[in-house]
Amino acid sequence: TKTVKEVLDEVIPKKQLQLKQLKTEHGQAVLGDVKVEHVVGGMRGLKAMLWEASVLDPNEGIRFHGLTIPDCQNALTAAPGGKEIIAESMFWLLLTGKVPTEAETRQLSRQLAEKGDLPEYIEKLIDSLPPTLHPMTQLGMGVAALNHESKFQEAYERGIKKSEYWTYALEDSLNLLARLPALAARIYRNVYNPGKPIPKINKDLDLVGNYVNMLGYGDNHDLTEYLRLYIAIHGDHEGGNASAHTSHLVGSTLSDPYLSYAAALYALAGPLHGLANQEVLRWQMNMQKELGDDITHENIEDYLWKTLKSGQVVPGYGHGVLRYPDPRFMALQDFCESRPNLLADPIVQLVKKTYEVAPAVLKEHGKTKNPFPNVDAASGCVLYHYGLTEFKYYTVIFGVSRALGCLTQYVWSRALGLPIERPKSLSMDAIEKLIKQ
Ligand code: FCX
Repeated sequence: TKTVKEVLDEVIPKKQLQLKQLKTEHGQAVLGDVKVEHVVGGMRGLKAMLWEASVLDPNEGIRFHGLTIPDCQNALTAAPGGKEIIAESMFWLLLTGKVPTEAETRQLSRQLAEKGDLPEYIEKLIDSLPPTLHPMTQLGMGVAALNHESKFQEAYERGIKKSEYWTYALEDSLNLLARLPALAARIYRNVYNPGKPIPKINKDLDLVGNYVNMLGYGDNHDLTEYLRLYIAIHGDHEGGNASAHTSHLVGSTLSDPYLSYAAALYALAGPLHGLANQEVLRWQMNMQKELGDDITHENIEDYLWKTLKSGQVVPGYGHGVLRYPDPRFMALQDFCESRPNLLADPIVQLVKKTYEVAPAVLKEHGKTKNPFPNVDAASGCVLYHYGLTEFKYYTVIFGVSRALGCLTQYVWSRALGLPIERPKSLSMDAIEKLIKQ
């Protein structure tokens, strides 16, 4: 059984060669035009970033090294007694481009579990924060402070060759990933269950199994399975989304993996990005309160119009790239479809019914380019059903997950020796001058 580092040792030289050839043989090839609408429109659609682990097709959705979510569900190892993809097997796939064997997955689970305890100073830092501080702010602070342990930063200060960067980047990434569950669980405990003891990490359990245990829901097998799926499929969504792009930019300065990922978390904390899953549930619950028992398609339609006419966005709908229902939304819906208890839950029903109405309303409204649900439309209601009702915490779970993709690219960016990012900006006057030329 190989370690993830040994597999990377084999695949990195091939990718380095591929990049060298792209640069020397095709460096001047054109991938598209840069238009004024790109510069003033959030660079939407501009092909301007290298990101290895996944590519997002507007209609098909995400593929991880070519594999769709159902492909991953078939190919990747589940936990003993479970069916859903686990974070370790997804991380292995993202990092190496290879499907890990069961033995490789289990070995990575163990490696992470052994590194999973928080240093005492992090526990003290998190315990000192006011419980009213948003859980995402706390998560970012904890991740940033973990850089006290950064092997990458230490090695850089010592003076190492560029070709060695990735090995330290990998070490930091594994350490950070391993510690995220304990950090995120401590925040949950402090904010919502002060004083409750947190169980110790079980070395024989997978990352998410341990996370759910530390959150206090370890006896709920269905919630554990849901979170395994949730964390695996939220892991990476190519590079241009705000959290991934942020970590990529910050990492390009050779800031270490901890600081790069802390920055990503603060992008994820915006309501147009990861915080949308918190917003969806708030919005759906307000809808439920207003409609009472009268949850018909017509009433949902009226409520949607009310939201739109008040100038707000419908949370959980629309996307910068996708133009079809998000396969991550579909995977979470499928999880519900196979469980009658879940399907019978009023809030799960409401999300389903909203999906039956919202695309037509958003089409008629005519603004969004994508009237279909994204992953956030479905993710919170299932957590709510299982008793994880504190929706201000939901983006933290997303934050545990997105590390899979951001850290993968961090390792690859260092392995490929990518340069510091520095696009050219223009003022409006400068744009006008260029147009006139
Ligand atoms: N409800 C109402 N209006 C919407 C809308 C929605 N769900 N989605 C887009 N629009 C509006 C935009 O606000 C924009 O209006 P403007 O011209 O007045 O500025 C117009 O439609 C065109 O936007 P569009 O090009 O389709 O979408 P963008 O790429 O600019 O934005 C997001 C994409 C995701 C930010 C947008 O669809 C949105 O705000 N959705 C709701 C929030 C959400 O669910 N975010 C999570 C997304 C994702 F899955 C994630 O990152 O986690």
